[in-house]
Amino acid sequence: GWDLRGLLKKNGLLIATAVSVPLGIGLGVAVRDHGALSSLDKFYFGFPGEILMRMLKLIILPLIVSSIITGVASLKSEVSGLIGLRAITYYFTTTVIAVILGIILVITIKPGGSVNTEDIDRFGSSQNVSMVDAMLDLIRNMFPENLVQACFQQYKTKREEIVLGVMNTTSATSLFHASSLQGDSPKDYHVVGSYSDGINILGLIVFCLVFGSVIGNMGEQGRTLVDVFDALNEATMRVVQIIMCYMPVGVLFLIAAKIAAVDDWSIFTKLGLYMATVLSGLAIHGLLVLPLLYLVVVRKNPYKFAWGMTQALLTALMISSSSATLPVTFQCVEENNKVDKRITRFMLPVGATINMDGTALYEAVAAIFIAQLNNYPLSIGQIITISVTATAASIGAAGVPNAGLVTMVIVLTAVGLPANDVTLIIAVDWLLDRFRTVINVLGDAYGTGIVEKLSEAELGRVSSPSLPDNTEHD
Ligand code: DAS
Repeated sequence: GWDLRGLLKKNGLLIATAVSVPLGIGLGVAVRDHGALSSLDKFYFGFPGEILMRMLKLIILPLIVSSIITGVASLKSEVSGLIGLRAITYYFTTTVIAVILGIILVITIKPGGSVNTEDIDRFGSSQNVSMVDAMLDLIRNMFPENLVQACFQQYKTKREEIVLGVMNTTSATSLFHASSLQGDSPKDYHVVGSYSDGINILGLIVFCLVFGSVIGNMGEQGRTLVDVFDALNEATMRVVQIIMCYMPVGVLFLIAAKIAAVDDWSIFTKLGLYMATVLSGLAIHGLLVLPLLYLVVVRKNPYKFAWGMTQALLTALMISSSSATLPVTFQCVEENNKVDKRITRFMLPVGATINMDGTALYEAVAAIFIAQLNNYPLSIGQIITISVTATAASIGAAGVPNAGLVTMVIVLTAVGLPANDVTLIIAVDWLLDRFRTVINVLGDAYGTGIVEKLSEAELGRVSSPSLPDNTEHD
């Protein structure tokens, strides 16, 4: 029979988190129907959920620093170079496949054909808060106004171009730290705190890659430093376990706040076909494309691997941030799927930042959907432009909520579509964001298993002086 105690002990947290989903929905509906609460009250109501997000955000930085530095230092530079090359190839290949899949689906299903834009409540336009203003608020909350003005003073452009300029410059070159927006109408956008306060995660990752490879080749002196970062990594993972205990409560309020904030459910039927297109693309990519790739390379059951990722996928679904899910992704990949730490510490932080299959697929579908809404025929060249910019935008997007929506401005601008039309789909973005984040995390996880298999020769040959090998599990 089932060892219920063992099952509960091992999966207690998973079960508790899963139970908190319907509870959160019920609570959210009750609060919404309560009516008397102001949007500010609803925001504070969801605050226990925000506490979870902020705890996970705080832990991201020491986790990224310690895992990359120890991961790189544990490999000889020629080996880590080879592994890095395989990782980048995997990331690029799976992202392009996701984009092509999305384009095939959205052109076949044509969700934009059936909907006319009049009866879509343009989130924000009726309250004459345009997307650009909203994004400007977002950016104002992230950078001091004078910095933004000073940076773009020489362009002497209207503020719209300033905002788009920041987005294009920021997300094309490095990372666009979209903040998670909370609130039920654009007027009371609550920028709930931008991630890592402007620290450019991609820049941090590059620094850690260089620093890790330097101390990995510094002999005895370097060894001491590596041990320090290894201990930091160990300590960080233990803090993660403590935070995980709070997860069920945090998730409950995160969901409740989201449900309470939705005031127009009819939008979900109007955009039903569009959502079905995105969700079916994500499902095909996550349930067929990635598992097939894993099966072909690793020759193991891909669904068993995915099952090991359940806690991380559930976390991604709840908090729609692959960066904030990173601690849980580490735990699932290393503890449940036993992937070599020298691979995971190297790949997971990089993957969470630049490998976003779900986002790339979503941006291609959404851009073509908006073209269909505008009866704007796209040439083959424009379709190719969309696939290239959707791939680039997904690399530039941060692993934070709504990032895919923000960087999509690049895709729309590239094919001459009005950037403001992002407001047509913002009302359902909070839901689609969750599912694309799950695929982003799943793609990162499969990548570690695939690259580990491709690198088993190098890993076997290179003794890892600094990291405990996989067998001894603390
Ligand atoms: N929420 C982003 C992530 O964390 C994905 C996106 O916004 O597209 O991966």
